[in-house]
This record gives sequence, structure tokens and C-alpha cells, in this order.
Amino acid sequence: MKDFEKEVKKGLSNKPKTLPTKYFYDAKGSELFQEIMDLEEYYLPVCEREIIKNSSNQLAANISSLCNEVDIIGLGAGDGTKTVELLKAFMPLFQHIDYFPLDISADILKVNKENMQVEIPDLKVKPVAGNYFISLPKLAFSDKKRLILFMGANIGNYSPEKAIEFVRFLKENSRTNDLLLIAFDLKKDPEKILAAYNDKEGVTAKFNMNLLARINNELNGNFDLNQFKHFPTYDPVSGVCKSHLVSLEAQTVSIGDDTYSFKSFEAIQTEVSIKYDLSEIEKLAEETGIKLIKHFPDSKNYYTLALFQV
Ligand code: AVJ
Repeated sequence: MKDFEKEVKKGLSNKPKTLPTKYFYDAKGSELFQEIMDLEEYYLPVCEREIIKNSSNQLAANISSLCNEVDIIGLGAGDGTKTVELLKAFMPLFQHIDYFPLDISADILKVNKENMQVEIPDLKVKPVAGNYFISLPKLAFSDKKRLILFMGANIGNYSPEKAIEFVRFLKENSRTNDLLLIAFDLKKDPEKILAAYNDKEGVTAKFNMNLLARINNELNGNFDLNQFKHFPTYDPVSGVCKSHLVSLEAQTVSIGDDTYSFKSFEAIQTEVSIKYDLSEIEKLAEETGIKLIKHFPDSKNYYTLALFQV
């Protein structure tokens, strides 16, 4: 059985039912995510671009005071259109930079490399396709310092416990004094957060629903997409934003030879997007034994790029 099938079947057997977030991103899902990034309500990329525009020079200066050669590793690097602006600021301050974009998609890495070569001809780009939990441990250490980038507030998809495990994994794949730059979406007006996951056009709803379509297509499922409804919640105490697909009636769905029954209004949890405050980021650093060097927030304090040292 493929991992996708195993994880879907396991999730739907859980109480409450869950589906694995990482499978959102098939071709259609990636397209819908690109649309989400352009939504008025979805403030995250706007914040990240602002920080990169306004703080890349300072960030590069901070890091170049610690080393003059660096290997930069981008986890879930995507097409690199945001990172390219960051790297441009690094170039004049370092003697040598090797950039290793890691992404599940070999296609997107091709685009990333092409972009980088056009924008920064002197940058050495060494793409690595695959799951970063497998590729990062395989990347040989050079004699240079490492800077690992984890952008896009992707850490938000890990529960607080998983985020600790994830940072420990980064630490295990680093040497003392290596650097981590991690993007966090911050706690803010709860209405603002909820709206970002419940856009008026319904693109986020389609993005969630696409996971059911993917199960239908790839695992021979028979989800009736009209009988489920996208419903996000945000808890301002825990900072947990959750997406659910709620069954609109009592129904039985089959996936291959297996069947799963839903009570009416039973929910499947599809995603968490955790929002942090600065003390929670500090706590994450303490619990994983890395040192927070500096925050690079946007002007509204909606979002921060946090620089850590191992
Ligand atoms: C890519 C994980 C940062 O949680 O905000 C966007 C994914 N889900 N809208 C997020 C997402 C619904 C996104 N991350």
C-alpha cells in the first residue's frame, strides 16, 4: 500500500477523523495554493515579502559578521521567487555561497534553479528533490557554516509538540553555531486570522475539498464533494487555527475496498496552522536548546523571521 493510502486510511479511522495535510499539494492543490497566496485575506505572503524587502540587508549583515562563506539550505524551497530577494542581499557580503533548494517537487526545483541563475548568475544552485526528512540528513557537511531556511510559516502546520521534534531534527542536522531562519505567523486579531482561512471567494474551501477529490482519483474513493463543507476555526488562546471538512449528512464513503461511515455533522480535521507569540517562540528555542539571535518582524508585527543559532 502506498504511503498516501496508508495515511488516509489511518486518519479516517482516528477519532476524531483526520486527513494528512501534506497531501494537499498535488498539481491541482498546488495551483489552488498559488491562488490562496494572491487572496486579499491571506496576509502571510505580503508580510514575508515586506520583511525580505526591508530586512534582508540587515539579516545578511548579521550573518556575515559570523562567517564569510555559507551553505544555504532552503526547506520546501518552491520556485524561490521570495528567497531570491533574500539571497541577493547575501551575495555581496560573502566570498562564496552554495544554495541547496530542497523540495518534494523536482519540477518546481527546475523553475527555482532557472530563476536563480537569471537573477543571481554567481550563485551556485544545487537542487535536491525529495522529502526533506530524507534529503537533509543525506546532505554532506562542507567546511562551511550552514544556514537553514524554513520560510512561508510552514512550521505552523506542525502541532506544538511536532514543532519541537522538527526543530530538534534541524538541530541534529546542523553543527554548533550553524544558523536557522524560521518564519512564524504571529497571533493577531482573531478575525483577521480566521478570514485568511475562510476567504470570500471560497478558494481555501476548494483547497481543502481538493484532498477529497485527490482521494477519489488516486485511491478509488467515492466522496461526494457536495456533502462536505469547509469549516475553519481559530482559538486565540492556543493560537491554533484548524480546518475541517464537515459531513453534511450521515453517509458512508468507500475508498477502494474499505468503507468509512460519517455521522451527520461529523468533522474531519485536515490542517492546523499554529499562530505564535514571541514568548512561545522563545520557549521553542529553550526546549530545543537553540539560541534565538534576533527577530525580523514586519511593520504590523503580524509575522516574523526568527534567526536562531545552534
Ligand atoms: C503553507 C502551511 C503556511 O497554513 O497558512 C493556506 C497553508 N492552508 N491556507 C497555512 C494554507 C490554508 C499555509 N502554509
